[in-house]
Amino acid sequence: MGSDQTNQTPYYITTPIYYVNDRPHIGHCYTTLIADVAARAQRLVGRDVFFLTGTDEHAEKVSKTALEHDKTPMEWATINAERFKDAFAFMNFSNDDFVRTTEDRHTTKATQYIQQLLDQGDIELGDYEGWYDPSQEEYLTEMVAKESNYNSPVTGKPLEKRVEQNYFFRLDKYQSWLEDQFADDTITILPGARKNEVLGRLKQGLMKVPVSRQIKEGDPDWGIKMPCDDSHRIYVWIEALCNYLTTVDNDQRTKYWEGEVTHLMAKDILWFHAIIWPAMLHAMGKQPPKTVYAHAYWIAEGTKMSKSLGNFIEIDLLAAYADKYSLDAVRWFLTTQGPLGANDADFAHARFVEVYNADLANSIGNSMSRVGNMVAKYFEGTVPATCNGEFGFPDGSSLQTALKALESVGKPADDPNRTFHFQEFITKATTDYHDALERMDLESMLDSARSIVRFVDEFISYSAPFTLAKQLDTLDDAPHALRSILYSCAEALRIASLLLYPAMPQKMTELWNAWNCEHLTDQSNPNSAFVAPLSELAQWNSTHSIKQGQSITKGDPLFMRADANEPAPVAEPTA
Ligand code: ME8
Repeated sequence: MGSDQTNQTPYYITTPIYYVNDRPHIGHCYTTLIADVAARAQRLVGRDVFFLTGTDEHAEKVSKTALEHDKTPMEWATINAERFKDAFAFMNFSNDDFVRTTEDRHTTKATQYIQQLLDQGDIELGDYEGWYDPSQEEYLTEMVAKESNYNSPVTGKPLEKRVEQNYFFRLDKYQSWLEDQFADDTITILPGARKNEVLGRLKQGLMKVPVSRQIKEGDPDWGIKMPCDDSHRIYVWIEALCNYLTTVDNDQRTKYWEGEVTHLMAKDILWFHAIIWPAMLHAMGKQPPKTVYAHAYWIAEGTKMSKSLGNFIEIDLLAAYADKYSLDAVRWFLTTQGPLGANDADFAHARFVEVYNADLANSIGNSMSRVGNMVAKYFEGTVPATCNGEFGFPDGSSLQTALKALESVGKPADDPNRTFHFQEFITKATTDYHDALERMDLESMLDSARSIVRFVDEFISYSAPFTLAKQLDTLDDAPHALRSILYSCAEALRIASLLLYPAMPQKMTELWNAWNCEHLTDQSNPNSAFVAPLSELAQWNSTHSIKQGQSITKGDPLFMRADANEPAPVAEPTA
C-alpha cells in the first residue's frame, strides 16, 4: 500500500475500565496490552490513533472494600487507580488517556446522556423483580439464573432475589435494529464463537434493563445521582459504558468516535458491550462501535485464578518475570500465547521459558545480533554496501560466489538453484501483517514479522557468509558477495524490527539505537509517531533504509538464553 493509500479513518481502541476495589492483575494487563499492540501497529501503518483505558470507580464493591480498609470510597479508589496507572506505565502502554469515572469530565457528560434518554422516553420508571448477582452487579434473566442453579455464572456466589422500583432503558425497542447490525457485520463481534453466543441469547428476546439503583438508608454517598430523581443513582454498569464516549465527546476528539471504534474486553462482559451499549448509542443518535472483541481468560499454572485460591498473577509477578527475562519478553509471551481467541490460556513458567528461548533468544534476538556481529567483525561496524534485494539466478552473482565458497570448503548448498527475492518476500509479509491487524489477529500479525527473521536465517544458512569471509583472498568476488549478503540481512531485519516494534518497543528501539536507524519522531515518548508510514518505512533501498557507511554497533544480545531448570521468578512482597 502506498503512503497516499494509508487508511485516513481515525482509529479508536478501548479497554474495559477496571474496578478499583483491588490491585491490577494479569487479566487487566493483558487486555490493555492487546490494545497497546494494536494501537502501536495502527500508528505504524500511519493511522491517527486514540487509545483509551481507565478505571470504573462507582461500584458497590469499591465502597465496600474501602470500608474494610478504613478508607473513604474516594481515597480507596485513588489508591487503586494509581496502582493501575503505575502498572500500565510499567508495562510501557501507549494509552493516550486514562479516564477515572469519578472525574467531572465523565460524570457531567454521563448525566447528560441519561437526561437525553429520559427526555426521549427511552428511559422510564417501573417495577422490577429479578435475580441479582451482587458480585457482578447485574440482574440475570430467569433462564440464565436457573441454568446456573441460582448462583453467579461468573463467581459461583449465590444470586439474590431483589425487588426494586427502577428506571429502565427500553432495550426491547432495539431488538430488530441490533439483529440488522450483526447480520451484515456493521457491528462485528469477534471471535466468531462469541458472536454465535450473543446471537443465541439475542434470539431469546430483549427485556428492559434497569439503569438506576434506589438509594437506601445507610448507603455510602457513592455514585452519580439520576438527573431527574435524587433517590436513585445511575447503575454503575450503565454509567461505566458511557466512559468510551464521555472521554472523546469534545471538539478535538470527536473524530475518533466518528472514525473506527474497537472495544476490547473478556467474554464475561461481552453482552454489555455488544448489546446494551450499541443500543444506548443508537438511541442517542450516535454511531455504534465497528468491532466488539471479547477474548477468553488467562488461568495460572493450569488452575482458574481466584481470590480464595490466592493464585492471581498480579503485576508484581509480571514485574519479577520482566526483571529476569525483560519486559518485552513478558509482552511477547502474553501477546502471542494469550487467550485472544475463544480458548483460555495458561500462564506457566515452563511454557514461558520454552517460548522465550524459541522465539526470542534463539530466533529474533539471535538473528539480529548475529548480523550485527558480522558487520562489526568483517567491516569494522560500517555497513559496507547496499544491495537491490534480489538474490537469484542467473543474475545473482553474489549468491553464486557464496555457493562457490561453500563448495571450496566441501559443503555445497542443497539446492544450487534457489532464489531469494527479499523485496518480494517482505512485500508479502507486510501485506499479511496488515490484513492480520485488521482482523485483530495479533498472533498471525507477529508471525508474519517473524517470517522475515526466518527468511534471513535460511538465507544465512544457505549463503554461509562466515564461510565466505574465510575465502576473501581466494575468490575474486567474495568481498562483494559478502557485502551484499550482509547488507540484505541487515535491511531485512530492520524491516522485521519495525513489524515487531508494537509488541517489543523497548528491544526494537535498542536495536535501532545500535544500528543508527531513525524510525520514531520522539523515542522517549511511548505514543510517538513514526517518521513515515510503514508502506514507506518498509521499502528496500529507500530514504529510511540502512545506508552504505551507516555504523552498526555490536550490542549485547537482545535476549540471553534462559535455563529451563531455573526456578520460576517469584513476586517481591508489596505493601
Ligand atoms: O468488569 N483473563 O471490570 P473488571 C483475561 N468495570 N482477562 C481478564 C481476566 C482473566 N483471567 N480477568 C479480568 C469490569 N480480565 C467493569 C468493566 S467496562 C465499561 C466496565 C480483564 O475490573 C478483561 O478485560 O472486573 C475483563 O473484561 C476485565 O478485566 C474485567 O475487569
